[in-house]
Amino acid sequence: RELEMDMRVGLSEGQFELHYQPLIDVPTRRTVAYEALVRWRHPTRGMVMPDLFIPLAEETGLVVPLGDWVIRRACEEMAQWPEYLRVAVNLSPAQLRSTGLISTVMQAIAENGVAPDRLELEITENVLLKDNAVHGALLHKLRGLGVRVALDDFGTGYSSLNYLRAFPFDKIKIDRCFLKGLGESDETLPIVRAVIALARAMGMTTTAEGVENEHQMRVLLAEGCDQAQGYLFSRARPAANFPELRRAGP
Ligand code: G
Ligand code: G
Ligand code: MN
Ligand code: NA
Repeated sequence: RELEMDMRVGLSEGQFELHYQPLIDVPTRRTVAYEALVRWRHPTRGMVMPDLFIPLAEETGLVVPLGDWVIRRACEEMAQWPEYLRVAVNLSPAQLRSTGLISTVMQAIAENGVAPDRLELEITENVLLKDNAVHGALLHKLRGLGVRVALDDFGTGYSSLNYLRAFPFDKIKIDRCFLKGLGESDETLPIVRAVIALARAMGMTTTAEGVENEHQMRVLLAEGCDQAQGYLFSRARPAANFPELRRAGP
């Protein structure tokens, strides 16, 4: 396929870049982390968004080298940031099946001299149900490196609460579909409340995705959600657009 060839060229020619969306501490409204979201600056197509190329990359296996690049690049950029800031990176199913993931993560941390707990790996819920044994062990290994692991898009998949026992997550990211109408109608409030309580009881933190207004923030604060992410604060932008991410001093 033409796009596949294009992607190989793009990877070797450095056409991919990371944009970042801030994660906000709900009580203080301070930024505590940034989620890295990959973009493809294509020479003729312009800026290509990941929903257009990640599925193909997943099919062809190209998502493994691309995803490895994302991990390395995110750590490289984070090494320039103030130390209290973390970076979150999305892992694809193929990356989780690949044998090199552990060493890629180890190298990215070591070569950039960043504290392992500043790297947060996001794994979307649907991936887990397919291959239980492998991923349980893998997640334990990753956490053994000291990195953090988050369960992404929680509530959208064929959720089984059962896997929360087998998989040691640090964080649950509440999918943005549960944020719609929060603070205006009461339909989603019981779900958000229950997820926050569940996470807390199991020693996990929570991040609400897709936060777009102050109604939602008021509810999240009242319910004890730890972090918020969404257009209310910022969409994803290049690191250079965030003043706190510019290198301070020499
Ligand atoms: O913000 P955005 O439109 O970029 O996100 C679209 C989708 O692409 C999201 O579901 C996000 O998880 C996914 N995505 C963004 N960056 C990456 C990446 O580096 N790796 C993988 N596997 N998925 C990503
Ligand atoms: O990794 P994840 O699947 O969460 O990727 C984030 C996706 O959510 C991206 O496509 C991004 O553009 C989108 N997004 C981020 N913040 C908001 C928001 O506040 N509202 C909506 N509707 N989409 C958002
Ligand atoms: Mn994510
Ligand atoms: Na998500």
